[in-house]
Amino acid sequence: MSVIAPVELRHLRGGTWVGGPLEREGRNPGRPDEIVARVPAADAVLLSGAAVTARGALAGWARTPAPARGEVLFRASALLADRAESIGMELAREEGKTLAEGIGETRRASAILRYFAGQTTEAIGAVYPSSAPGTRIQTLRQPIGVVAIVTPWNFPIAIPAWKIAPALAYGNTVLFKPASATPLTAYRLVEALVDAGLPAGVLELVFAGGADVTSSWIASGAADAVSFTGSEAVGRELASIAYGRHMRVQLELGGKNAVVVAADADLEVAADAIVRGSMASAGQKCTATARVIAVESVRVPLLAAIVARVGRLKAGDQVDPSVTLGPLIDPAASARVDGLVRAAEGLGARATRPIVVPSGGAHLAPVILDGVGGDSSIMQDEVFGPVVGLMGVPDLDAAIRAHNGVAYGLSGSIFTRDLATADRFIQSARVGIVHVNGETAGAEPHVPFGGMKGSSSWSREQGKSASEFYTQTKTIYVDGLPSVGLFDSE
Ligand code: UN1
Repeated sequence: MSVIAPVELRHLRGGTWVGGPLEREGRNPGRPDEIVARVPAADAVLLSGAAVTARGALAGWARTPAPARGEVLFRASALLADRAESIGMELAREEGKTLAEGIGETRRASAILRYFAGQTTEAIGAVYPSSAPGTRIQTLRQPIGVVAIVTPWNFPIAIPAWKIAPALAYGNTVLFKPASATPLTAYRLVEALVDAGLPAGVLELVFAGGADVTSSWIASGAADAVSFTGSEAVGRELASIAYGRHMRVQLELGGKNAVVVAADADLEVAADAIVRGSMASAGQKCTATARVIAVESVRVPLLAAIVARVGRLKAGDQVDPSVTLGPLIDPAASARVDGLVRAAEGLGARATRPIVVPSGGAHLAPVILDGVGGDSSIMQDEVFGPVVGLMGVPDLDAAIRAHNGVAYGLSGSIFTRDLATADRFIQSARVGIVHVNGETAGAEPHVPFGGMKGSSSWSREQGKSASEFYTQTKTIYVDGLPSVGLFDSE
């Protein structure tokens, strides 16, 4: 097999790619001997320099006509579409997703950029009637300023795209710190924006540790806003510092998403969606299906249908196009997930592992757990791996109670053929995203994305709602206008 040379990554500082002392080697989680990228580390001087540069570029970018900002995003979108196969391959090698998922996610990032490019020709305010004659009231959406964007490894191009694109479209400048595990994909996204003509300083890409970024960009007040997707612990810590600085904060944290299967569900359709939702990307999505809550009368046939489908997954080298289940992000993650599953087994859960996976690397056999209590930690805490727990409940009321009985509230799904059953779930599910007869994962670029309870900080990403985070609203009362009307001259 031919060996692909590692890519030497550089930070983007003030429009120039700059190297630095090697900090780490990014490795293929399926083949830890394969180095995918060599990553430099930013020191405190580089980090604070990036913040100064982004601040300096702000006035010019904010006054650039929005459609001209959109042109850059349109061009970057086209470049990502052209490069989807090669970036998708690198993404798969670096993150462990399958090749199809890597290419699909790159195309998705392209679609996200295209959507936000289009938003630059939409209205940026509204006109209101005043109760006073001769007064007109308007609103105007203006950029917030310098936005710090901190992104996770599990969607290494889609999530950066869905934060960076609206930030830039609405006239902000960006300090971007990608996940340490997926620097190469982040680099490719930034490269496409630079190749598309993004002016120097408008986007600063820095490879650095999370704590250094927090102290340099957040605790110092160098940024005006921070958007973060990642773990709950880091999110809470970041938010407490950012709120203390009166920054605008957006958090997308974990999920413990459930599929409810009603007695009248099409079990084949449900099992398809459960397996896709729990096993795609090896279960490493905050929207993944972690729990299945089945009305007892269908639990046994549903379990059989799920086991049969997981049995047809093909584990292996994620860049082999026939492989449908890749490794986890790193060997430590697979050891952690395995430990959680074995602890659940120790407490009485029955585990089925229908396929074997390659040894070595970060592969982990997919697991279906049956006989798990809804209050057990395996059914309460985010696991982030190819694991799904199944529990039986007597009826729909109990199913909805169990569905809502977790700290998270990102997405949830119900399988039923009955409109009233579906609507009860739609109304009472305490999640930000509800699916009816569909998998819990997935998000379209033009619709709001976000959770309730512990999953989000209430603001929504993507779609038009992104403008609520990435802009601030100014209300303008214009007084002393002539008190005239359209029909005065008739
Ligand atoms: C999806 O379900 O396709 O980190 C997107 C995550 C989520 C994004 C999920 N913020 O997994």
